[in-house]
Amino acid sequence: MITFHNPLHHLHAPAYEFFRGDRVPCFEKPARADYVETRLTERGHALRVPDQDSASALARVHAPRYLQFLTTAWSQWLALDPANAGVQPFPSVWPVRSLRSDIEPDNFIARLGLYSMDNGSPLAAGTWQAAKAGADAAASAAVRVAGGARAAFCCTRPPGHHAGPDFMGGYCFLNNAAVAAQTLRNQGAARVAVLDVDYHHGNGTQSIFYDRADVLFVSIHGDPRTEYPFYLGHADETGEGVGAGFNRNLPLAAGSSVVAWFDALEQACACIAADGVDALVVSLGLDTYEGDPISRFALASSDFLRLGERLARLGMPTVFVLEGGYAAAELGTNAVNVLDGFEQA
Ligand code: Q9C
Ligand code: ZN
Repeated sequence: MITFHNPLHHLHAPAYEFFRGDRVPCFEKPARADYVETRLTERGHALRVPDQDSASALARVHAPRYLQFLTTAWSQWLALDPANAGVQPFPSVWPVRSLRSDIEPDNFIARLGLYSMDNGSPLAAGTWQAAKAGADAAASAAVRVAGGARAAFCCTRPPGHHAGPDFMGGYCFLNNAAVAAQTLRNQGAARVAVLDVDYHHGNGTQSIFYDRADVLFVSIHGDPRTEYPFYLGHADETGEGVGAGFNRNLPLAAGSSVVAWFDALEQACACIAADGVDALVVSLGLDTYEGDPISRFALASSDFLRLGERLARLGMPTVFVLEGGYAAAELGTNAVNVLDGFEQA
């Protein structure tokens, strides 16, 4: 499969995140992409470097002031104190209901809170460079598919689907799947579907396209009543304005069986097939794997072959974008199984 990787992903390497009150090593770590690259190469998929600039798609899916903040966030942090080079900034206050988000505070940590949905998305020195190169890889994969390729894979980290129009969250900074969908649109596809199979609801992607009829968003995920991101992903969210009817959530209880998951996949595929879209973007999270350390579905490695086969039967030009998956050593096998299942179908 045509595969674009992110040659700069190592530049995003925060040391720790918060977990149940403690600092723990980041689950979203460079080794994840390294394992996927190793397995891709072993199984005969060449790695290409990005050949597109995602700037125009980024400007359509993210707010200007958010992009401006992210581009310069690390230098703003260093400007406060050179010793900050060895310190990770975390937000500690957020503009929730009744607080104002229209005025950018002068205080850096307050700005970081304005542009964050959680304290779980640590910034590092090279976060912008890594995230931008990943968005470029997503745009590159989309351009290939728009140009007639059957499918392409964007192998990148940090992931993207929790990043909304003007906020980071859930280890995500730039929404790579939204960039891929927007790039397909810019290249002439009249309508595009995004199918999100990550364990966590793709709140960022949903929000970006919620009021648009040209991008259908369909997601299978852990029920937000108990699972991150908690505040979005319910079945009654169906789109608004001209986007009404073009958002479909299929939440499943944490601990749901593999049979239940593939039943939901059938519903998702039926929804996409009935909609008459021209192209498909798959937000490919592999944290549905039975061995994932922070998620509670039960797919085995062989089930990812079945997932790829089923997606191939949709018969649509398809862009795969890597999202979550934290059983790092198995991530390569699980990701490449989806791609090989797709190609063998
Ligand atoms: N600190 C993606 O899969 N909460 N993001 C984790 C451990 C956030 C997952 C709890 C999970 C975000 C792209
Ligand atoms: Zn996830």
